[in-house]
Amino acid sequence: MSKFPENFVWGVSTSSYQIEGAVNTDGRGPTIWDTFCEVAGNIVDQTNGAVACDHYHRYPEDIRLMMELGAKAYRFSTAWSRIQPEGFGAVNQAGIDFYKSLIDFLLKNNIEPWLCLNHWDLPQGLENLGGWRNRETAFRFAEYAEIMAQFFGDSVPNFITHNEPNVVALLGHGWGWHAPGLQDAEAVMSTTHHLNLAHGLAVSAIHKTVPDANIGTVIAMQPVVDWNKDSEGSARLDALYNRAFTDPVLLGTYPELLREELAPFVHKGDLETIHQPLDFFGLNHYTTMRARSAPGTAVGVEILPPSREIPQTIKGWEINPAMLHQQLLEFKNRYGNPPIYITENGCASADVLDAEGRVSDPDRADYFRDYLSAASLAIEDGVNLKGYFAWSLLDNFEWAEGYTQRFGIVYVDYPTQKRIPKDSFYFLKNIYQNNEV
Ligand code: IFM
Repeated sequence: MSKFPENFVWGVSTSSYQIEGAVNTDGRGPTIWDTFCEVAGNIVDQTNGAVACDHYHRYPEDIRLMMELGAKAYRFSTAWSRIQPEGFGAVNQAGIDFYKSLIDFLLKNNIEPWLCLNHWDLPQGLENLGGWRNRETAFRFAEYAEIMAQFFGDSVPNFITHNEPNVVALLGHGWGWHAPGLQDAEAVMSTTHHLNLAHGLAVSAIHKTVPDANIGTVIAMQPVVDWNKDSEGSARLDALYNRAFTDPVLLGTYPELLREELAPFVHKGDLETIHQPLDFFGLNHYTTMRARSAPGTAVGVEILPPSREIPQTIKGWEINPAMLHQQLLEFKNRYGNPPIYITENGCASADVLDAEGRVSDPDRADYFRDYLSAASLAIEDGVNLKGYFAWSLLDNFEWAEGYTQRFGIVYVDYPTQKRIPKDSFYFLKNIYQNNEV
């Protein structure tokens, strides 16, 4: 058994489009994900987030589940288009009211809110003006951040600018699997830089309103392995995925390999805006990646299928907890050991509700045990790891995979919206409540 440090933050993560539903309620404007889901072939089961887990109406029940779990923190995202339906202009009070009720209920129950401003659901109104390819979107994002700081700065201690902007740039604008579904080399670079710029501008905007807010950002980091098979492809994937956001935010530079391609979008002073002191860094980690060069494509590199020698989840993601340990150590060495939170980690399975009304998911419990053991080892090795947020509280809309992959520790029976804690929920509850794995 390994003990975690006292005050280690145990939490769960979700995101607006994946759980809220209520897409046409109380003045919410359409987002790029509403639009993307309408196109046949984009989502494997032809579904969308229109209802999802109906969290918009059921959040008290979901917060009670967090309480039962023993979670001290909840990382959720706010849907920009509930606050400003088009992504700019007047504030929609009903959207503010919804998040206020949610936040008040969390605080009343001693769960600390961690508010993320962007978990991919860009308002369609901004996409119509060029989305993240348009530099102006970064300034609209800062305005939205300021609005959120004004309304919630006194009740929310932790603000997160983006969730996984690297996935937005690559999967949304390069490989085309996510909204807005582009395969465009120039868009990969422009969105990369504009998302970074938006982060920096938002940090300033929040601090202007709430000088003592804790502010961080969340980036997905999955180590690239087997470099010897294609060192050029591996270096490119590593730069685009693992460094193009982390380096400018934490070091104030872009990786050498990408500088020329990014240069047309980088204005004087931008890197200083992006590189501002942060209170924490959120790292989302699930797996490892293997790369193959793909010259002539928008990204120039593709991700290879997992190795058959390594166990994998139903998502085809390799289960390799030792690489989390290694990555945390590399992170410490490269970035000077800032406070880190693992803001997502979890396992997709094809869970089933059995006749007794139970969901047995030993694969997920094993996954949590092994990744948390790796995290604990990293703490022993001096990594400044302060907390862990499981992905995810609920089964939910898994983007292009629709509802075919379940990531929750709580099973959602979508036709009835009944929540059924899985065996892994109780496994994690034991860890969270005893502070040891
Ligand atoms: O569901 C996603 C989440 O929205 C972002 N990080 C990875 C998760 C699993 O794919």
